[in-house]
Amino acid sequence: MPEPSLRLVSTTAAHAEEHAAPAKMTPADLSALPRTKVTLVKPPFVHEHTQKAVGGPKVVEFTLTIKEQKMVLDDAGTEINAMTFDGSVPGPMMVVHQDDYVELTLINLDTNQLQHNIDFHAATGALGGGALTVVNPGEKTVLRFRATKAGVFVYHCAPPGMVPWHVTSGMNGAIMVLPRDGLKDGHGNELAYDRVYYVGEQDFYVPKDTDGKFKKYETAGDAYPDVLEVMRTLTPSHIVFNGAVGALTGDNALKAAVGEKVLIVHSQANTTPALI
Ligand SMILES: [Cu+2]
Repeated sequence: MPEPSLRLVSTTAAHAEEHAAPAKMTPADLSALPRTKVTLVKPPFVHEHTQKAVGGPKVVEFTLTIKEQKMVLDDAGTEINAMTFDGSVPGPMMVVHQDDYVELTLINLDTNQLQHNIDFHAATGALGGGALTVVNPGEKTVLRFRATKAGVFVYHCAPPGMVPWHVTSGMNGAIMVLPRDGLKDGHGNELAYDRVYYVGEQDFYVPKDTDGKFKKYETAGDAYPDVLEVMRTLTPSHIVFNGAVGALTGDNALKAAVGEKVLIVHSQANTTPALI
C-alpha cells in the first residue's frame, strides 16, 4: 500500500492531531496511479460512480468553485446572502473509494469578496485541509489527501475566526468514501443501490427588522453584524433541506421506480443549537 503524500490518518475525529511521534514517512509516489476526473452535480443528485472499486487505488480529481450569491429561501422571497461551493446549498457530494486519493482544485472567484477554504472531515491534520487551502478572491489551490476511512463525512469552509458564519451561510457538503468492495448490511450481505440522493440540512439565521420582516442586504459582508446577532441566539430563522423550502417536494421530489433500492445520504454540518 503506498504511503500518503500528506500525513493524514484514519479517524473520524476531524481535527484530532497525532500526539505520538510521527513514523518516518517517505513521500508517496503517485505517478503510477491512474487518475480520473469527476464533474460534480448539484444535490440531491450525485455524480456517476461505481459502488465497488474497479482496480486499485486511484487519484480522483474534483473541482469546487466558491460562489457568494443571493439565494431565495421560500415563497415569501426571504433572501440569504449565501456562500456556496458550486452555487448550491449543500455543496455537491463527492464519492470515492477507501484508499483513493482525493485531489480537489478549490477556486475562489474574483467576483467574491471573502476569503474561504475547505475542511474535510474525511481527512485529518492541517484542519482537514483547512490550514492548507485558504484562498482569497481570484485565487485557487489544490489539496490532495488519501481517503483512509470509509463513511460519509462533512466538508465545510473554515476560515480563521469565521467558521460558524461561513457554514451557516451554506458552505458545507459531504463526501462518501465507499468500502472498496461496496456497501454491506449488518450481516455482511452485499447492499447495492439503484439510485442515490443527497439531502443536506441547513440552518439559516436571517435578521428581522423592527416590524418583524426578514431583512435584505446587498452583500454577505453587509449582513454580517446583524446575522451574527441572530446566530448568537442559537435559534435559526429557517431550517431547510437542500437550500430552500420546497427544494425536495412537488416537481423536485426524489423519484424512484417501484422495487428500486434508494440510498439517501443526509448531512447536517452544524448541529443546532450548537454552532459549529
Ligand atoms: Cu467560506
